[in-house]
This record gives sequence, C-alpha cells and structure tokens, in this order.
Amino acid sequence: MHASAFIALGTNLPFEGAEGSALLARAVEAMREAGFELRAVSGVWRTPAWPPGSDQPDYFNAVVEADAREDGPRAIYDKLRAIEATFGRKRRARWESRTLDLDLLALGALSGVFDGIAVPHPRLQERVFVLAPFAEVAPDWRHPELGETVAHMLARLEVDEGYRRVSDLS
Ligand code: PH2
Ligand code: MG
Ligand code: MG
Repeated sequence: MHASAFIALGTNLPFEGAEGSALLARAVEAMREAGFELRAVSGVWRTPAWPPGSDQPDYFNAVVEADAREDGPRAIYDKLRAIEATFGRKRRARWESRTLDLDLLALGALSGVFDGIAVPHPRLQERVFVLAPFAEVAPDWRHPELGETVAHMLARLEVDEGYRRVSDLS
C-alpha cells in the first residue's frame, strides 16, 4: 500500500458565497476532482485564529488522509497550491486571513526537506487546530522525529474552550 499523505484544511474568509463547513466541503470535492483519493476525512472544527489576539475571524479546520500514490512532497504541495488558487487564495502576509489553506502535514514516516518542502510540517505538534482534526483520522500516526503519536501530542497541549467540532465533512 502507498503511504498516506495527511493534509490540513483551513478557511476563515468566504469565497463565492461559501464559507466555513460548506467551503471546506467544496474544497474536499475539489481535492477529489484533482485526483486525491481520500482514505479518511475528519469533522470540521471551529477554532479561534492563531496567534491569540490576532483579531481575525475564527477558522474552520479539518484534516484528510489521502493515498500519496507515487507523489513526493513537492508534487503534492504543487497540487495543493493549484487548488488554493481556484479558491481565490491570495498570498500576501504570513498568517493573514485566507479563503483556503491546504497544508501538507506529513507523508507517511518521511522526514526531511524535499525540494524545499519540509515534512512533517515543522509546527504541527504545536497547533491544536491541526492536531484535534488529525487525531480523528490518525490518532496513532507517529511523528518520525519526535516519536510521539498524534493523540499524545494533542494531549500535551492546552485545549481552549473555543475549539469546537461543528460538523461532519464528507
Ligand atoms: N492558519 C494559519 C494561522 N492561524 N489559526 C487557526 N485557528 N487555524 C488555522 O488554520 C490557522 C490559524 C496560517 O496558516
Ligand atoms: Mg497553514
Ligand atoms: Mg499554507
């Protein structure tokens, strides 16, 4: 079996009349149309924008597990960028509000920087908005450098009451 690619989805701005869970549902559809074969899909989590005090609308976050086929990190990253672009994604400042963010979190147990793309994503272990949905699809995935599972990494973080699972996503 091919390795799994784990991909985080996030949105905190509407695009073409869709927002929140509905926008993420469209993003999942766009991923399937782009050839991603999804093995698992988390629910949608409503999460306060990070960093705290950044005064942005709440985010809606999810994580999916896809069959990576023969693709390496760069090929997956480029496909994700192309999908973001079809959702009107503009890239200006770091951490600014966005219509759609698709981040490659991990590719199986691969570890390193490949064609400029670091896997696992260097900050995934610090983010509840990533780990809470990640734990729904792969609680036992183990970080190749830290040696900890998703469930374990999540358990170490403080979970603010503002984090809520708001709906399913399929
Ligand atoms: N993404 C960011 C910055 N801040 N905050 C939350 N809650 N969720 C995100 O997906 C998020 C964020 C940059 O990609
Ligand atoms: Mg991101
Ligand atoms: Mg991103």
